[in-house]
Amino acid sequence: MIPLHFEPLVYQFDLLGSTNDKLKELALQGAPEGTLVFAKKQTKGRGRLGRVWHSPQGGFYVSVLLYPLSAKRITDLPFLVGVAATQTLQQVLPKMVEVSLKWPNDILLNGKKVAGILSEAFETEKFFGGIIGIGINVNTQVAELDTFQTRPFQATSIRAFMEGEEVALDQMFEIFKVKLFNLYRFYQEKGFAPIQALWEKNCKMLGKQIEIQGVEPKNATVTGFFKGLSDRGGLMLEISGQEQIEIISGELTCCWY
Ligand code: BT5
Repeated sequence: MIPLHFEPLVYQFDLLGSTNDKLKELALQGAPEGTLVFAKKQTKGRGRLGRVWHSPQGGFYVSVLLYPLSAKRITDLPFLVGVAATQTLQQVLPKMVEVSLKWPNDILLNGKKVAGILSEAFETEKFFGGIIGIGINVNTQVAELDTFQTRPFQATSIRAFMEGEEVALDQMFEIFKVKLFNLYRFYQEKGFAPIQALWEKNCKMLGKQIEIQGVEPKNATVTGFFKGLSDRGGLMLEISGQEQIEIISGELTCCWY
């Protein structure tokens, strides 16, 4: 277990292709558990499924190397990082801004996407871990995000809520680091259940009617009431009466608040 007040190894860069790629390179060279890569700008920022993560100056781009409790618990890690980032945003933003997690791996401010998480497994002969990357629009001009204003989850940045005041990225990184490793220690001690409970507590869509697209096996669009996370990070959806189904992958495209 990591010690209390753990001090991870941190690599900082003004410019990188992708923090996930850099961390993978470092992990292959033997970087220890908890190593962080922090960049101020990325030229090849990646989202899930080969999508692009637009990463201009002013944003927060961080990846961390974490070990799940067992190989099959790798799905715990992005939820853990999502909770740490949510707690960080709650500390940095004015109290009236609603910070909400969105399944599986986004964070919304007043219903608009401010952050996304990309989780990748990393395996060698000796090691099985996760490289979890998070991108947050911090001092990013909203005009920079014009291309992502698709409904219903448009893009936003912290800046849009700060009345012109900039957030110090280094300070935000320090806050995130403390929250992240407090939660990671907690996870190593108690497992996924308390992380799941924190995630659900910070998800404003819980209990609401939602729509999920791209649900396998038939690439279907499904609507129902969001009942919570399953133990492996799936989405529990009540589709009719008492019947619940578990959705493992898909895109949450709409929420009726
Ligand atoms: C994500 O993917 O939201 C995960 C993003 C993870 C980025 C971090 S940055 C640090 C680390 N290093 C990396 O290379 N990646 C990670 P996804 O759910 O697939 O969402 C991607 C979609 O969000 C794109 O197709 C766009 O529609 C939209 N998008 C792209 N850039 C955005 C931005 N800066 N803000 C809001 N939306 C954006």
